[in-house]
Amino acid sequence: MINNDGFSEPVYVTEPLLPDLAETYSMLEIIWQSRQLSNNGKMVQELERKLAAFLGTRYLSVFANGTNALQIACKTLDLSGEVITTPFTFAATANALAWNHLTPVFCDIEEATFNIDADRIESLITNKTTAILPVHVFGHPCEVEKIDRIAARHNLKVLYDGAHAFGVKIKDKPVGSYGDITMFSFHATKIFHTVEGGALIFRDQDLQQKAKCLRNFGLKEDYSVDEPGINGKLNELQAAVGILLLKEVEAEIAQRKYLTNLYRQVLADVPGITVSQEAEEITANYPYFVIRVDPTAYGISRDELYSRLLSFNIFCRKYFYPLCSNFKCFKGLPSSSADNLPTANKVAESVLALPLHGRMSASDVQKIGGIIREIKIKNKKQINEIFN
Ligand code: T4K
Repeated sequence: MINNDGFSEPVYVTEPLLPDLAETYSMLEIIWQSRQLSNNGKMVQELERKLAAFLGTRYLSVFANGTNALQIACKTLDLSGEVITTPFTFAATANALAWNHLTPVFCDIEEATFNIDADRIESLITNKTTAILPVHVFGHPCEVEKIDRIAARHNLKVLYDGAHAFGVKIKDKPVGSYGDITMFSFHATKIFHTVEGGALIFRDQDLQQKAKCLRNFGLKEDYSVDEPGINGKLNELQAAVGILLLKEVEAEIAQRKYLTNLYRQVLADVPGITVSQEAEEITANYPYFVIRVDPTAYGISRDELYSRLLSFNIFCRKYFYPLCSNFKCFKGLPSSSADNLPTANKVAESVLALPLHGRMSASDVQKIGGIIREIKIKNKKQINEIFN
């Protein structure tokens, strides 16, 4: 019997980490006194310094948001023609290409990690391909060494969408050390954020200088413009939030790790529910807890489970459904055909991101896990009654 009444208040897939209000007020006082609100002020510069140290890189710049950072990265790398990417991502990845008049070429994904299948990339390269845009989906790193080798062999640029991968390391090496540029999103729903915001990590200083110019309308020191830029600047108030939250992010990740392991235990033996496992040699950051639902073994579909959880006040998200390749604007592309993307289509039908954030308690996770288990048992009993 489902004897669990659910939650009295909604539990969302995520909830933002917030800075201490008194500390925020002190930061605002400094900004008020300086009257510098935007345009590469002291807070932005301090945030960039602190982030570069935290993420183990020399070349980092912040932007108005992750999408805008991706768009600027495409221009910085002079991309044209076709870019090979994944359909299993947030709309922003493929949209950033389209806004640069680039054609996304969708590559199928690996079932185990949900990341682009590096072994399929080479078969999609044409004489129009200029880059690969892989996504470290849910913070799990792609096969970076393989991808970088493919790029080197075919003289392609690599732009990683690391929106979810803040602080992730591969064998102790920061995830942003691979490819030409890596983007991180600092949206309010991310483990580290600046309300809205994003960052790029660059392979070298030349790329960084170009991107910094493009984020400020393309203005050079003499106020002339060679290449049209855009307004991609982060403001001082948001940078101040970032400076404060950087002190909290390790505790946030630790709490998420604890809750993730608890979810894994609670859901371990529920037939039809697959949970992710800890990856070897990866320093993970636990941005999402995503399960897969096998309707035959579990008894109900992912969509039904999603709706039933709503009745318990649990608001999950179907990240990433629908696939970008199934959006109206991309559906007509040859690479969007379901034949080209069998694994991505299968995965998108079965994934469900459960609530996970540092404000949740162990009992919240136990309760959500318990409800998912009970829904399954109840359904099995009902099925037995029908057939016996
Ligand atoms: N690449 C990838 C792979 C990405 O996942 C993203 C963004 C990007 C690129 C682009 O980066 P940005 O340009 O956004 O920096 C959210 C986020 O808006 C988006 O940043 C994120 N990925 C995506 C995966 O998730 P929604 O439409 O799911 O957000 P929303 O408003 O439904 O929020 C989810 C839940 O979070 C809500 O149910 C309640 C809670 N919430 C949300 C906000 C905004 C709060 O409690 N407070 C809040 O302020 O897109």
